[in-house]
Amino acid sequence: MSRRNQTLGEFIIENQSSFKYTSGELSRLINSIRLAAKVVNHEVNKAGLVDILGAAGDTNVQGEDQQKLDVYANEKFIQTMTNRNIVCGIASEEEDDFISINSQDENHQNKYVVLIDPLDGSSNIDVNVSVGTIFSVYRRVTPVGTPVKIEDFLQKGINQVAAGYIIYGTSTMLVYTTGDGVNGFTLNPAIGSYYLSHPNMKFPENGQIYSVNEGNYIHFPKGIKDYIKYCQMEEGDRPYTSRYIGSLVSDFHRNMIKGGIYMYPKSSKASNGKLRLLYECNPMAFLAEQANGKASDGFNRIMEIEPTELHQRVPFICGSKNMVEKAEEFMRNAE
Ligand code: AHM
Ligand code: MG
Repeated sequence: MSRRNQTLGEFIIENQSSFKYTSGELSRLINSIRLAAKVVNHEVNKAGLVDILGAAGDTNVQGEDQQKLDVYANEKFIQTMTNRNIVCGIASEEEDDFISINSQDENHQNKYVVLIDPLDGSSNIDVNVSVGTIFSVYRRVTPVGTPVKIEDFLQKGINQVAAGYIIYGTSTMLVYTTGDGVNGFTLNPAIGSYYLSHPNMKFPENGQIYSVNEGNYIHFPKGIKDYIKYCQMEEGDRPYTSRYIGSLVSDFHRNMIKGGIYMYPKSSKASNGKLRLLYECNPMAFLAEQANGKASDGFNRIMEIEPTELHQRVPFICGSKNMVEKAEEFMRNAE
């Protein structure tokens, strides 16, 4: 039973028995993410005060400039989960390859792997716009006590046992699911505890907000162009409002509360769009579905896509169910 004013720690303990697997390992894992998120939050909040902004000089595996806070967040999440000996493997958007954690040790019984985008929307950091952390948890498919393998990470989204995000916004929130609905916790910075502020979050079935980088309009497929025109048409509850932060976690979070659709379609410049299936789309799709929403690549359910590589990209349409279905209809009709 969830209740307001409950701390995240209390909520985890109380709900542990409703997890599909009840070893307590998953609870410890969510706990370690909560801890790392507090540390990252502290650093993100003082970003404007200290000379921590700017590119770190490295380029990540997708060829994008890495900013110092990305590096910091990446290290913190990996460190926390490694030190606490909680998972057997981690894959991060900021790392070329997956990391194996003591998994070759036969005494090492940890069953979970984590995939993480440590600081999503990082181009927004230096302009004081909300950023987020996205995580996704799977049970390994290879035997415990043996080194983790790529197949432990290349699993379909439907196999996720937990997923969530932390939004570093006007307040900091941790929103997650273990397959039994979505709950949101707000950090009280004075005390350092997260409190259940948004129990059982749900996307409204219909919404009136569409979020897409319209600067790319000319490069979008016809179905998406037609759907955007539909959003702008004066008819019924339309035209819809356009809101695009350029920070997936923030756009998703707003749309889940108010009702809306987020789109990062493929384009003539990027045949699979920009977002990564494993670090961004699957966890957001799991959250969306758990909150009565929907996530699609335009034709297929995101969580049923078979991953072939760690940093795979995929077109992404996600949000209020009826809106996503409408966009899919336009995609089909434009075929
Ligand atoms: P990132 O992982 O490099 O930060 O990129 C992901 C972000 C999303 O948060 C956001 O929705 C999108 O990229 C914005 O991209 P664009 O500037 O092309 O619209
Ligand atoms: Mg990202």
